[in-house]
Amino acid sequence: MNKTLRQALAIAWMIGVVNVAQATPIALLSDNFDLENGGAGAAEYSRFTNFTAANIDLLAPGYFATLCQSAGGGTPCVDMEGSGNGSLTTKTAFDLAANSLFIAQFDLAGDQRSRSGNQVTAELVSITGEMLYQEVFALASDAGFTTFIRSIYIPDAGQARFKFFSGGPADSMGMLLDNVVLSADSLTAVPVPPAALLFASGMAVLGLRRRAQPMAQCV
Ligand SMILES: [Ca+2]
Ligand SMILES: [Ca+2]
Repeated sequence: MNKTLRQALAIAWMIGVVNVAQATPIALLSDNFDLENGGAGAAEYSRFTNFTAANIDLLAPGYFATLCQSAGGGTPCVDMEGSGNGSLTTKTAFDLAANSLFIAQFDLAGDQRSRSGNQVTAELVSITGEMLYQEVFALASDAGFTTFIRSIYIPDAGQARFKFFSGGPADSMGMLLDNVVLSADSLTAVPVPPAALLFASGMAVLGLRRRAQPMAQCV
């Protein structure tokens, strides 16, 4: 952006021609799985507070909690494969605004049991079936928890659920998941009406010309 345009935008902002939106993320879901089942581990756990689950193991004291710890997590976590590949889907279909961002943050780790080929797919799907985001994660077996953050552009208003599901060898051992945080955010860029920009540019040029006047003329 050149200097004149920067000055024009600054003047436009000062005189209120340009609306500057303040982005304020809206929390949609935050889940560390620590309070599930009273803090006790369980195979094929299906009573998650925030998720509809199938073939998911809750790893916590009493059921393979040491796997979470070997992946660098000190708290309960989730094994994405129970007796077979499993899935976790948010119970809530989140309201999404047009021209907004859906931000997904989550921790994934390898299976910690020397397996190979395990995967976890994360996706955001509208209630009408439109795929808004999908990504496959494949981590080495001994990989510790890594935090992933994805900002997904939402062009149109609607409702959608976030989902994780596992893939790879069906051997009752899957990648680990923890600390899922979902939020929504408006975009900071606000379209500037062309007429307003022209007006602002004119103001800037006028200001520059005035500053260019010889001081002698003011005496
Ligand atoms: Ca946890
Ligand atoms: Ca597996």
